[in-house]
Amino acid sequence: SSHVFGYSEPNQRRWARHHGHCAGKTQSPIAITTSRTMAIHMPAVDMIGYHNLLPYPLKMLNNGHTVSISIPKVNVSEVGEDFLPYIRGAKLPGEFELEGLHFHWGDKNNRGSEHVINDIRYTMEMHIVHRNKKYATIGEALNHPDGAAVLGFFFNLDEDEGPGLVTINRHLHLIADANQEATLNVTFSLSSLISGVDVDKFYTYKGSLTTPPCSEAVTWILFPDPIPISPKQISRFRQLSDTQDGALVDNFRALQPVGNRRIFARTG
Ligand code: SG4
Ligand code: ZN
Repeated sequence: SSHVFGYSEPNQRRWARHHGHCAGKTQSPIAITTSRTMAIHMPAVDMIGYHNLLPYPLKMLNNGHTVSISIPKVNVSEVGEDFLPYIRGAKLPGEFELEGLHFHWGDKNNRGSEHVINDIRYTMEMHIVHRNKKYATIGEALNHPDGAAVLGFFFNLDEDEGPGLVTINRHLHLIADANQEATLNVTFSLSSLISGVDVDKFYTYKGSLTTPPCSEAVTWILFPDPIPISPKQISRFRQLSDTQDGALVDNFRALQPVGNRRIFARTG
């Protein structure tokens, strides 16, 4: 069934048995090499409401595959239309509202990210998932090629830790075991998580969810300018447990064929 997938090589090869889309022709993640991308003029990504504090209370879940932060449903008539972060611009077909965010990381510093940029696999990759506003639910959105947009950010091991991950890091011990959920007693802004990143430079391409059901519904936007993460911060992610009581590490999918897809680059 849909929730029993794993990241071991044999397990990944079995994903398509129960989730046919996982064997599709426009899957993610992929390796991106700058010389094989097409540099074009396109608008920057407009990140509206990224400076706002996320709706309260935030829930943080260890679902056995990742640490997932979900955004509570808010009443737009109470908080105002531009309260919930959303994105537009780049080559996005419309406006995409924040759904949640999660991470992919490794057991060793030289792996963890799902996308590989110019042969570099980063220590961690963060995905900020958005749903096309024309669809009412993420479930419905994932049935359409223009259903979702995911912003991908990369983390690089550094002695100086960035300010952004501190709140998330401080709560990870509360969700040490699979299926544990914590309600955060504080909130934060998306801007704080990505502060310092040069968001004018990115790659964008059409792909899929990187986990079952591998829906080919995602416009990916990847920012290669990495965010610093300290050894202490990454070690807290590596201390989490998966559903088999093993270490929750190396939760990244194998690279998928690019095929005849175009990868566009905005060079700033
Ligand atoms: C993780 O399993 C998240 O927990 C899922 O989030 C997410 O699915 C899935 O990864 C795939 O997302 O950006 N890596 S990815 O392609 O966001 C979705 C939830 O299930 C739909 C909330
Ligand atoms: Zn992801």
